[in-house]
Amino acid sequence: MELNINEEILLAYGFTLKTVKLQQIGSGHINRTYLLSTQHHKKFVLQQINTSVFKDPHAIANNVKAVADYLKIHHPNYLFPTPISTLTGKLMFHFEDDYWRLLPFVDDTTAYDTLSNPKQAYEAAKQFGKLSKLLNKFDTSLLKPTIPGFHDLAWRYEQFTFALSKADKHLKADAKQQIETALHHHYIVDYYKSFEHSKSFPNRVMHHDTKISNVLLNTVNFDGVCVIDLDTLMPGKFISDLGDMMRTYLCAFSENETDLNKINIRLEYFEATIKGYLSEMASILTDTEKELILFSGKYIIYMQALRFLTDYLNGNVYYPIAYPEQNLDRAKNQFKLLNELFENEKILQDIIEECL
Ligand code: GN1
Ligand code: MG
Repeated sequence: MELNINEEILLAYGFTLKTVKLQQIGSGHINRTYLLSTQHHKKFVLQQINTSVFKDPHAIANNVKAVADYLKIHHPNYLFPTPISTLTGKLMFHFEDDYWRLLPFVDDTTAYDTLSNPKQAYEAAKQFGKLSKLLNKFDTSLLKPTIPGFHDLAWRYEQFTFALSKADKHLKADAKQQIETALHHHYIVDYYKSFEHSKSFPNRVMHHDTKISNVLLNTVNFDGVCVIDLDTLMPGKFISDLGDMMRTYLCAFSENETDLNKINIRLEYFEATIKGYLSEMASILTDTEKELILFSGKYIIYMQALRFLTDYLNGNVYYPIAYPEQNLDRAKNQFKLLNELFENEKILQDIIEECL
């Protein structure tokens, strides 16, 4: 496949098209990621930042640097892979309209796209919990939101109703049932607003994209090694990270699965996720936060369903699609997953109580 990477980008880091091999990797919706291998078998990750999503790439670079500097002083043994500087000492390379960065490749690790073993859930959740825990005393006001309002549920709901007011009537007709479901669950937004600003629901440094492919696990024994993809490392609430783990670890099939019969939750993965997260975070979560553990899943899954539905109504301007109704199908998938949480509420809450 023709990768079409301009040599200037490689030259910025001291490579040439002749001296490296490039291969596209990763499954994210947003950035483009390449594995770069040198003649001497050294590996790096080269990434193009999507600037229509991340309008201020410097905010990402500055956040990551501020956190890296703090960790270097307070937790020097913690592995936190950060961008490698260009030959002129920059954290990103600005080329034409794009920003690029080069990251170290961590040997003997794999970023998985799906979970096949509850240990992976435990280890991943532990890694994300550990990051927030090590940064518990870090001043979150030093970090800039890289996407303003990213996980603000009330704002996401407003975006949904705005899209609804503007949407083409055929799209609205096709999405009728999902629109009704979205409106029906509005109480999740009201509930979120009721404690959003409470003192016992503090801002913390959150990753905000805790799917399994954003954590490196040891290839042989699945031990957690470190988290990656730090674009949305910014102040937030713990429900963002734990909720996105529930959204992406509990079901054996992804948001792209269209057979809704397959959208079920795996209780052993739920338990492993909660245990892994609490193995780090139990000592710092407030009582209010502990009461919101199950809510975190509802909050994120509902928000993701709204985001897919909004994008469908907007004519698919944000998430790449493989066919026209894909965002609507993704919304259906996420509403089914949300329903699974409600149906299993009692047993899930019991598992949480046992883990606390
Ligand atoms: C996007 O493509 P990826 O995995 O980095 C999105 C997340 C969504 C996810 C859904 C910046 O993440 O918030 O949860 O898609 N990231 C951004 O698959 O919008
Ligand atoms: Mg991402």
